[in-house]
Amino acid sequence: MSATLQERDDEAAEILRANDRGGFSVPAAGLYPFQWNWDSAFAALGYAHLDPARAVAELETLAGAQWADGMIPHIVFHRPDEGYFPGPEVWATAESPPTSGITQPPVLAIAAARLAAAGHLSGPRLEAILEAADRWHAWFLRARQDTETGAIGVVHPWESGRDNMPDWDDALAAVSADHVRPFKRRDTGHVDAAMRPTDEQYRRYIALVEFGISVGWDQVRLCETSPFFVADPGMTGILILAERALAEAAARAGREDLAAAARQREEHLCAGFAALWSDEIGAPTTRDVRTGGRGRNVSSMSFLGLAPGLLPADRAARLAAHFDRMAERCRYMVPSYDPASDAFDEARYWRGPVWLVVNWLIAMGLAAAGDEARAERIRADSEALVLEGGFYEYYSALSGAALGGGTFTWTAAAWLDFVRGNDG
Ligand code: 9WN
Repeated sequence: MSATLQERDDEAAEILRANDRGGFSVPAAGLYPFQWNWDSAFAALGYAHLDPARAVAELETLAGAQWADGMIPHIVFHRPDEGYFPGPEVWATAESPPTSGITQPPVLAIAAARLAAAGHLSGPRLEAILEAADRWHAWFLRARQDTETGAIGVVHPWESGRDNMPDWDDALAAVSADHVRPFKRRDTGHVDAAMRPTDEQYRRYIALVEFGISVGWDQVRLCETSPFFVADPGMTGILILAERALAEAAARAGREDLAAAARQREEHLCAGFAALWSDEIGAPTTRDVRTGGRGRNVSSMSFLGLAPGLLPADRAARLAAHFDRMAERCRYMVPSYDPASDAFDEARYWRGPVWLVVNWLIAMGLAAAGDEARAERIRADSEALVLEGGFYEYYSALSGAALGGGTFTWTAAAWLDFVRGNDG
C-alpha cells in the first residue's frame, strides 16, 4: 500500500535534516558523502520549506567553492570520506577545500531566484550569489563553448550530470583508458552494479580525470584539447533557464548590470540551443565537437526545448509529439532516454530511468510556455512515483520501481518544492 501525502511530507523533511552536514548537504549518506553542485541547488529549494536561512546557507557554501576562473566545481570535498571513488587525491586540483576539476549543470541562479521571489533572500547576500552566478555563467562561454554552434558542451560525462546517457557512448569510446591503473569502485558497494555505469565506462571516466590533471586543470586548455568534448542540449538549456532566472533576480535586486549581461548571454545561448536541432530525429541532440557526430535519439533533456523561445513553433511541435509518444508508452514520465531506442535500459542509471529533478526542470520550461497539461502530467507522475516507492535516486519509467540510492536529498527537495509546492 502506498503512503499518504502527509507521510511523504514528513519523510522528505526528515531526509533533508538527516543529510544536512551543517551548511551543506550530501546527496545520499554513504553513496555520495560530499557536496555535489546541482544537488545542492535543488536541496536549497527543499530546505526553503523547513528553514529558509538554512536554504540560503546551502547556496552560499556552494558559491563559496567558486574557482578563481569562475567555475563552480561539481564536487566539494569538505571532509575526507573513504566511501566514494574518485576522492580528492584522484582529482588533485590543489583547491582548498579540495574539489573536483569539472563543473555540473548551473542550477544555482534558478534556486537563488526562487528563494528571492519567495522573500527568503535579498540585499547584499542575494547580490553576492548573483555575482557568483554571473561569473560562473560567463565562464561557461569562455571554457565550455562549442564555437561552431554557440552551444555549451561537457568535457566529461559527469559534467552533464547524466553520466552514462547513451549519447556519450561514441565520444567516450574514443577515449583511451589503456594507461589507467586498476582502482576500486565504491558505488557498486552501495548499489546493485546492474543499475550503475559499467566498469569500462568508469575506466574512461578516470582517464578523463587524468587528462585534466595533465593540463593542470587549465579549463580553457581542457576544453580545447580534451579527447572528449560534446555539446549538450541539457547543459545549454539549463544555462538558458539559469540566465533567465539571473536576469529576473538581478532586476529585482536593482542590479541592471547583471541583468543585462545575463540577457545578452541568454540570446546567444538560445541560438546555440537551436543549432543542436537534429532534423533526422526531430529533437535537439548532442553534438560531438571533435567528430561532428550527433546524438542518435531523444533524451529527457531534449524536452528543455519546450521552454519558451528555444525552438521555432514547428520544431517545438515535433518535439512535443515525441513527448506524447513516450507518454503513451511510459507509465511514468520522463524517461532519461527514448524507450523506443535499442540503447534504452529500464534500470541502468541514465539510460532509461526517471529522475525527479530532471522532471522539475522540464516542467519549469513547460509551465513557462503555458503548457499546463504536459507540466501536470510530469508533476502527477512524480507524485505517484514517490507515493508508491519513497525517496529514491531514480525510478523505472515502465514499472515505477524505485532504484539506485535511497533517502535521497534532491528527490526529497523535489517533492517539497515541485510536487507539493504548486509552483512547478
Ligand atoms: C558523479 C550526486 C550525483 C549527481 C549526478 C549523478 C551521480 C556521480 C556518480 O550522482 O553522479 O558525479 O558518482 O555517479 O549522475 O547527476 O549529481 O547525486
